[in-house]
Amino acid sequence: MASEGFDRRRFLQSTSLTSAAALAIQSAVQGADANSATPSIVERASPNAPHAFLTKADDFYLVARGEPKPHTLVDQALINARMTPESWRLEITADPYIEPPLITQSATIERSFTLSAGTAIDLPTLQEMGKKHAVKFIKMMQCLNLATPLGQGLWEGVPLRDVLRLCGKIQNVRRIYFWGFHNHDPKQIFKASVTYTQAMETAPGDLPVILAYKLNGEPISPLRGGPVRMIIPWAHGFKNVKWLNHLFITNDPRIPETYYQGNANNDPDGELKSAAYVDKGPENEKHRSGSDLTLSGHVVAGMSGVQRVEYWLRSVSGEARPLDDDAPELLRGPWNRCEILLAPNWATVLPEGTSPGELIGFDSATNQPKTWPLKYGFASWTVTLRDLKPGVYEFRARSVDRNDFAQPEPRPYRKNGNNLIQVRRFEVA
Ligand SMILES: Nc1nc2c(c(=O)[nH]1)N[C@H]1C(S)=C(S)[C@@H](COP(=O)(O)O)O[C@H]1N2
Ligand SMILES: [Mo]
Repeated sequence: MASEGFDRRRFLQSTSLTSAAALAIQSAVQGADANSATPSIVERASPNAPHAFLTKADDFYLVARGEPKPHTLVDQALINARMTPESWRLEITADPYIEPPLITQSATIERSFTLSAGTAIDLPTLQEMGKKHAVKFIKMMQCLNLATPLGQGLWEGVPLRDVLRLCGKIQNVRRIYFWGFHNHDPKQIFKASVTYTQAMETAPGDLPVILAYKLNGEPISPLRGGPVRMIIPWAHGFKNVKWLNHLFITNDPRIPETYYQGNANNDPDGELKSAAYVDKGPENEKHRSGSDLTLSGHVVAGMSGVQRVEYWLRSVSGEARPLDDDAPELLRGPWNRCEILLAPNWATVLPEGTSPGELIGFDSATNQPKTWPLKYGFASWTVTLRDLKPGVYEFRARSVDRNDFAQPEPRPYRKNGNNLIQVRRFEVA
């Protein structure tokens, strides 16, 4: 892929406005900058976005369980794990379990696909289905238990609903469980699920669940969960099961997914949250008084979208003490506007031969994204602070969603979706 050129226009700015005019409009809309004691927002001077829009497949931050990690297997062991394009197989089976009065009828499918019967689905079959059904979209990956995004990719694959249709008539089904390879120790199998509705139906314009076999236009490597990885657009990393090899159709909604287990208190039904994250600075960060300081970070659009990103700068003295996300001084701010960098130049970001209009979430007539940041995607934000007086400062950023909720609202419970407010401390001397 070519290196990225980011469009320097602001999101809110119509193309004919100068950035000074856009800034004036933004300030007027927000009404806070003028009477705030903190430095005002200025256009970023740096020509480069702080974060690559698409993360290279090898550069995602890795989260994988089990020993040995499946992606470290080589040669015959990789073949035995069915993790090469030739050896990959997908089984689809139905759960015969009943437990009256909770489950009076077990799930049934007309056709199952198994290794033992020699009917498991191979990669050429999935790719052939892709000629008719494949979709492409951009989605960021974020671990429920880590704040900052792991990476963002262009994922391509066949919707789960089209794969399930291979089973013919499906009856008495509440959930679709799925898991991936994890050596041969059943305790290490990484399992997640979606409801039958989530598998089969998608609101118009929304992103469907897919069995992905391409990332950024290339086959998915073992490191990133290939040959086939489940992609659940709205979900944190743990539903995006790597090394996928089994779909399990059940009428029992109580089978625990991996993220229910242990004492981490995770909520597997939480969805990605809108949030701004702050890039870390150097340790013992010090700056010269009078110089400009540019800060940046990621902004993630969860299901409620993003309206704007704001920062709060305060001078502090003494020990660094954590501040609750609902502390009165934090809520008071003042919070001022940051700049969300506009969509990149797609021609330099997308794999060769991919037109933006092909991606779900884009307008096929204009080749432009329908929302920005893209739903379940990230973009970069920046702000340049000027004329800082000597002192110690704390900088925080937050997103405000399209329903006017400021991060971490409306549900500040982290195990339902991590969107804590991050802080960066620095000294101006
Ligand atoms: N098979 C399998 N899939 C998995 C995991 C795993 O351990 N095994 N970890 C999950 C978790 S918790 C996260 S956050 C993401 C991380 O994806 P990445 O390593 O591609 O960044 O993968 C998910 N899929
Ligand atoms: Mo995770």
